[in-house]
Amino acid sequence: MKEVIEPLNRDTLRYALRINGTVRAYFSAFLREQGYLEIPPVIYSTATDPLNHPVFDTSFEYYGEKYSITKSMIFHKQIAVQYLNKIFAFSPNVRLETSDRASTGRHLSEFTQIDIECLKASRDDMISLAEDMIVGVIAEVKEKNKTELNSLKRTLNVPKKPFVRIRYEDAFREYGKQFEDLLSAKMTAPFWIIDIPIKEREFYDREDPNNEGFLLDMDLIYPEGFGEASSGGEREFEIEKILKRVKLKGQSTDQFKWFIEAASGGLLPSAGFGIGIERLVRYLCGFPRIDMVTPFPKIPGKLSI
Ligand code: ASN
Repeated sequence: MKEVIEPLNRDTLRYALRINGTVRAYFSAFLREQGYLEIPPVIYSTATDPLNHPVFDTSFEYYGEKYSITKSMIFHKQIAVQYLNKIFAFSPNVRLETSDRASTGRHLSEFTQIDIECLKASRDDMISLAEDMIVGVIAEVKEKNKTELNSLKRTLNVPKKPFVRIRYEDAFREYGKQFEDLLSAKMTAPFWIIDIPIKEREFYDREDPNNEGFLLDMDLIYPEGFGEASSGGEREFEIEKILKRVKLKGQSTDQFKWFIEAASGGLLPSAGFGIGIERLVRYLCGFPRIDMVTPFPKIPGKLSI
């Protein structure tokens, strides 16, 4: 815990931040053009993403209510989209990861994702939108950040739609538990992992009505070993199913009280996803580690300022 972050390389950081600027401007303009409305981020709330892996607790009490710092805006997105139709947010997330995640090169305990949700959309719609965003942003950075990419000696290829889709079970069968890392290292273009088994994900991902035990969700993985880019999918929206899934996870409904109350009033279906901004910038820059993209990185287990 005494080990402090390494001195920053100011040149590479400056390039990364310029690329970060291009990414944010491009996504904002692109989504607005598609009719998406930007909503402000939620920093703390009474219900946040339970996540499917353990992180340290960030909850606190305020006037007798328990709050938690946002791990993702998933529930807020699902509620706001009911009346705003198509939304996005640059959403800061705090996930106090365990120190073993420091060595992955792609985990920060504080990061921002661009979080998107669309009413009555299907997984296919969201896959198509995410592909447009990835294809578009790579082309934009190639065009706008030639100097930075040259200085970083980074060659980027603009991928073509549609990206390859691999079913979770097939990937697991062929490559075993480490399939994501192995496939990411082997592939030369971004690809999808779809149809993730129910026990691997949170209760809000919708179970496929035609494929029991599997979810209508999707993970986007970068090539060249850069790993996960995005996760998302269709949402569970019927209250009976939400309650069943919370129970299946062994979680208490109390933890998600306001969301469950809102869902009890009836929700329309929606789908969405989030793209981690720092991971994307790291990929675009071709950096070995994610902490190289931000001046104040929160590396799991290390002292941060
Ligand atoms: N943003 C993700 C989604 O839309 C959720 C997450 O970050 N855990 O599904």
